[in-house]
Amino acid sequence: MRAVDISAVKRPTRRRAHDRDDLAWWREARFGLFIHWGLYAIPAGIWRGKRVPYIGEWLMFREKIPVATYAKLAARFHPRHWDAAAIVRLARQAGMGYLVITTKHHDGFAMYRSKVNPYNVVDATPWHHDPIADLARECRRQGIRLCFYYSQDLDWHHPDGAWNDWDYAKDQKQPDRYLREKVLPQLTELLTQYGPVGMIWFDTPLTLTREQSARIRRHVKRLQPQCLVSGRIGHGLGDYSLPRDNFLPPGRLEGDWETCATLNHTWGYKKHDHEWKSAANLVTTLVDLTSKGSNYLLNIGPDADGRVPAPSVQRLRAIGAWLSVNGTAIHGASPSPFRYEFPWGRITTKGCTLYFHFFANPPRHFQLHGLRTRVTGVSALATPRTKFSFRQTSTPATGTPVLEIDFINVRFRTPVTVFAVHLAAAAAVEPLTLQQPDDTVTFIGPMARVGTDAAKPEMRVGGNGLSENWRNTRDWLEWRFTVLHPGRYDVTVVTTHQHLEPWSGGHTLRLTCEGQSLRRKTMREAVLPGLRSTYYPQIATRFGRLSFPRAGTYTLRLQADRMNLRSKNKTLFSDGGIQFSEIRLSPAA
Ligand code: H79
Repeated sequence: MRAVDISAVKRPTRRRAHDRDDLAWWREARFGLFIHWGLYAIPAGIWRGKRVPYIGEWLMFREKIPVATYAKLAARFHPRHWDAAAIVRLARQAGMGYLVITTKHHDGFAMYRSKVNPYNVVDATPWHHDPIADLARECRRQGIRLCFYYSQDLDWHHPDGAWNDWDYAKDQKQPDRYLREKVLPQLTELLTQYGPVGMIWFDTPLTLTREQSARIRRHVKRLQPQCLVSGRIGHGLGDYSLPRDNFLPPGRLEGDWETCATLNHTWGYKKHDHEWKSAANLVTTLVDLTSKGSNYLLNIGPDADGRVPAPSVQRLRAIGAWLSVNGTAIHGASPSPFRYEFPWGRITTKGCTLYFHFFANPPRHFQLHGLRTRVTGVSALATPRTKFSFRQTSTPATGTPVLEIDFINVRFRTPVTVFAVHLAAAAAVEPLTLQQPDDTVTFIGPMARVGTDAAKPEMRVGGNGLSENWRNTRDWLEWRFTVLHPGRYDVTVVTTHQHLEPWSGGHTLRLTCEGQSLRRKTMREAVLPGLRSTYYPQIATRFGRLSFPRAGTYTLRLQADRMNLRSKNKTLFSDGGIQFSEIRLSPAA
């Protein structure tokens, strides 16, 4: 395994000005369907009678199955229930604007008619049928953008593809030959056989050079200039950025992002994965991501007969039902003008309208701090004729704007109720971190100043909102923030990690604020509940108390006193340093 520069995977992609219009349909959609379908649906997570851990489509790699053995699966591929029209209809009913289907995953098997490589669904299976042609036709008929997933780096079937070193000796691989013989010609087929393609969704750039990624990008754009290229083409050369799979950022992102996510835990069908996310969880996630500037690409994994698991269908329909009422607040919506989340829900924006998405019934006297723009009206999205009264004031001590809305006779609609708040102009908000009406304060990385006691900080706040390369005691994060209610506050520091990778903890951190200093070692005292914790446990350490004698603006600094760096914490995707997520203050009991 070769180490990769994780910044190449996670860094926000720099967009070229002329690409901006090409992204318009994708921004309008906000929500798309991912489809993982391939030979791995046959074993469905079981090999030689035993359950194989990890995601279903990685089975060949996990079991180091020889190419000759795995390829025999093709003889058993004859999906009698494949119904492209029904799948595209499902995407439409769910309120999705595009779909992305695996045309070739890491196992190297092409799920379409390929003339350049016989390892494909038409030539190698008894079905002799091209499901991508079905989807292309149905997408055209039903008005969904057709996009293709293509594994451009990992290919466990081609002798020169990356990461199969059980069949092929690593030192004999010629990656350029793989590009020349398979990737580029197959991309030509995909971009000429099926009409306009919305995007090629490249994945997992682990061994490609910058030159190779650039060559693949050029190839796509030459064949279809409007076709988007996903952020995982490598080296920041995509048209938008992607965080890691199933990642939910702590705050608003800058630029164009897309989070791809599973409905259970696998992408490719697995017989024994029954842990489905609830419809409420999925709607809330869609709202959360839209408010943070990210699209949501949600996956289904049809089984070997082509059937979409019933729990997936139910959930997608439930999201669609919610969107049929509230879609205006999602489709074509921009992120929140605030960079942080709110304890009560989220905000999305369209022109001079803010949409307030409540995750629970709003309180009778709801308050929002920090909105500077004049409000002209408030109504419920589901019942636009009902108007709510409101007033705008400011706090005497700090001049912080306060919007108060009287929510009387509100019928809360699960799982999220949306209100339209009309403004006299585009929203302008207080730039500093603010104490919230429930008296909590949350500090996130993207709102911090990164500084250092040395010449230049090594740490940075990544495009995904988490700290990166925090591996020394000289760098620090600093926030200016406004306290509205003087008093004593409990401080909790939250760090995180990808759930299958080690957590980098046991670092001694120092928090300083107004002559007060708190020093603690990060320990797993609790995992905070919430959407983010499923794949990125939000690990909480209590740091003690801070006092604020008056309302006003303060400065808080977080710095490491002693690092606990262990080589085992360094993984393919993680630098092994502190992955800072947020600091929370709440009134001391
Ligand atoms: O297509 C889906 C996944 O198959 C693909 N991305 C989504 C959209 C993907 N998942 N993980 N990866 C790509 C890269 C993961 C690689 C590894 Fe590991 C994690 C290699 C080493 C650690 C898991 C553990 C697999 C091998 C060991």
